[in-house]
Amino acid sequence: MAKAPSKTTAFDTAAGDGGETHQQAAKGADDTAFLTTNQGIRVSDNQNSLKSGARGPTLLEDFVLREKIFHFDHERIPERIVHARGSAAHGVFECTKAIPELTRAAPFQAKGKQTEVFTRISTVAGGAGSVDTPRDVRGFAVKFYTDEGNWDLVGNNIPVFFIQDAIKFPDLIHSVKMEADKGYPQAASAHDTFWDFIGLMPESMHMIMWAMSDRAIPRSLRMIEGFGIHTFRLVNAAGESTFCKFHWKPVLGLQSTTWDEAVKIAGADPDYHRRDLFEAIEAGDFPAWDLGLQIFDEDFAKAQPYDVLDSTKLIPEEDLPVQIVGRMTLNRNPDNFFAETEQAAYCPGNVVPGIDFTADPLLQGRLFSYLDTQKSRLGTTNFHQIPINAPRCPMHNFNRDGLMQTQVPKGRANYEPNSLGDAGEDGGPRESPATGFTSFAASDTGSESGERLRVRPELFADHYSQARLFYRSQQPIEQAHIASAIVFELSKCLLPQVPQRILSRLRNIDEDLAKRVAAGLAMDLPDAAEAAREPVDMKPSPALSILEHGQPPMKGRKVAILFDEGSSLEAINGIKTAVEKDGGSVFLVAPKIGELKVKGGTLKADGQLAGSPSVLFDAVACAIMPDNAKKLAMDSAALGWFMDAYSHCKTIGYCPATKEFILDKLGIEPDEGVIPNDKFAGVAPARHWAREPKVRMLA
Ligand code: HDE
Repeated sequence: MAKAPSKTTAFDTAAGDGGETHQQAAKGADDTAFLTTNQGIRVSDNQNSLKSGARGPTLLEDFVLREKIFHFDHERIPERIVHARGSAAHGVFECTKAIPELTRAAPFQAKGKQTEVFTRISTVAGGAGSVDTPRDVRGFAVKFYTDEGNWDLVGNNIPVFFIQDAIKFPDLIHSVKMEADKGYPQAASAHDTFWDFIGLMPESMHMIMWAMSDRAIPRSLRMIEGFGIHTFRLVNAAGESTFCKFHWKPVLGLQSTTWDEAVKIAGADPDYHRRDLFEAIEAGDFPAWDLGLQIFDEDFAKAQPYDVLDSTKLIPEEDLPVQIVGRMTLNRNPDNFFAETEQAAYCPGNVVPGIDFTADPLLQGRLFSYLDTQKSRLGTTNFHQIPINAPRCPMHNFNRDGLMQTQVPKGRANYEPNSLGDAGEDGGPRESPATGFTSFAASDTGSESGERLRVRPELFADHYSQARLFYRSQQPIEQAHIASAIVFELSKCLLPQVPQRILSRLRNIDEDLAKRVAAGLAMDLPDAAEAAREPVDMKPSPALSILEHGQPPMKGRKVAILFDEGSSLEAINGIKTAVEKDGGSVFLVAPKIGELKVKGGTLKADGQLAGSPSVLFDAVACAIMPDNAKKLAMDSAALGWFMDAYSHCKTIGYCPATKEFILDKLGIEPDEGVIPNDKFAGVAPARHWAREPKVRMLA
């Protein structure tokens, strides 16, 4: 006779906590402890599907299995066509300077006024699963849940854009994404189609200078600027308008990595930026940005050698200072990545009374695109009802029905005008002529009406002046990074016409830059491209250089200390205390992860040496005994740890044994950043750029 099949239960298969949870549910401790189907039916067995006999086929009747698999099959939604990879956090915007004379927008009416925000920072080109540190622009999207509705300031970490007119956006994105036939490269602009397009679009030259600069390889999402890019309008209660450019300035300062570092981080920790943001917020080290405005009028706009409606141009801060009006602090991680970060739907068209658009042809195209894309990504016109997108102020209108409608409007009033009852009661909501959103009547600018033409304004034809401005505003080491980045990218282009065309354009930006890139590629310099409009020399703007802002502070930076058995606890704690005093954090690295005996006690590492390369830290120190130093000198992970820190121009703190057995072997000589441990904390966050020419051939 066949033996009765044995029943495997959760008690048998779920070890430890799992079994206890199940027992708790069985006792009926708490409603949330019961696993149910989507229909609320309690599930008795979440380990085995329903079969006809122990070795028999699974039954179609198993609605628990079918529902679970059905739901799983549809877990993915279309990823964003651009900015697919992003990280986000909740926070608050606090007004530090009321500006009712400029705008009636609710967040700016009183000093101290707080507005809830949700901010998502992203890369542009890669897919949702791509790495965090490619050379790329970073999206910087802030949703303000204001008292008068949602305002989305959907910007980037670079104040200009590749193209001037929305009609070129699909071409730009097609060119930068994986090549159509090959399906690679992922999250990389270093390939033929991108540079082919760029070379044929001279308006992109300014943005290319930024994209090839260190701005495109940030150290942390907490250390980037944000820009609204377009010229917007502010409108006050009297209906008067000024132009406005929005700036976000990171409180932790601007900081970037080197290209070699970014490449290595991609392997060591593909989630480097996401982890950094999450962990900082989790630790209560809340990232913050000041919101600044550049305010100007029509006369200022007309006096500039560029068009303020052209998104490939910026207004130098030296010409028009940025006034700080508030601070955004990100203080809470999402509870659920999908529900919040993934389903967040930003739309530049979401503005509130007091904020308005201009005729920037790039902005105008965006006003269509985002709403449209949300329908395809989130599948319904009702995406505004998803909690992360829902306004925090009252929302009433006569929009009805649609896929996934979750509201249950009462009564008959689903049209207006109606005589079904009073406004706000049976008659439903009514328009508010006095307090509702009104568009600024912009005809006085003289620029927003005219014949229907497919043309661009005259000054849009200046493609090089601001590219030159940016390049010439950089410090020499930053210029070398730009030249080297272009060499690297073009070295990956196989079509012969592609580098030639770029070189011919670079000659219009800066002759020295063009020569350096040509030399880096071992190519002859072609004739300069014909410029649609002769570039003008603008006064250099130091604000455009990262390094002009000075050395980074310790606050928000991460220092690694390498130790091993026998290391001195006192020495390690000395470094730790000094780093933490200035707001930095310490990560302990050892060849083995378990508890190690050290002089003065025991110590457990936060990370194992091979899994914690120095590229993940802002500075490194090492306190080890001679015998261990001799062993580490035979280990490539240890040697790479020091060599990378050195070649990435970081501070290295050493003890005598590290110096004698490791640094000397590597040929690392003391300099202002290779210093004994007792001097380490005072210097640690700085990068020692003077070292770079010794360790890297730059273009
Ligand atoms: Fe976007 N952009 N974009 N963009 N963009 C999208 O909207 C688009 C542009 C930016 O974290 C998409 O929800 C067009 C400039 C950010 O969810 C899409 C044009 C700037 C994000 C779209 C531009 C941006 C997006 C894709 C040219 C800086 C991510 C998914 C006219 C000012 C928001 C989505 C988030 C996302 C269209 C140009 C910033 C397809 C047509 C310029 C930060 O709608």
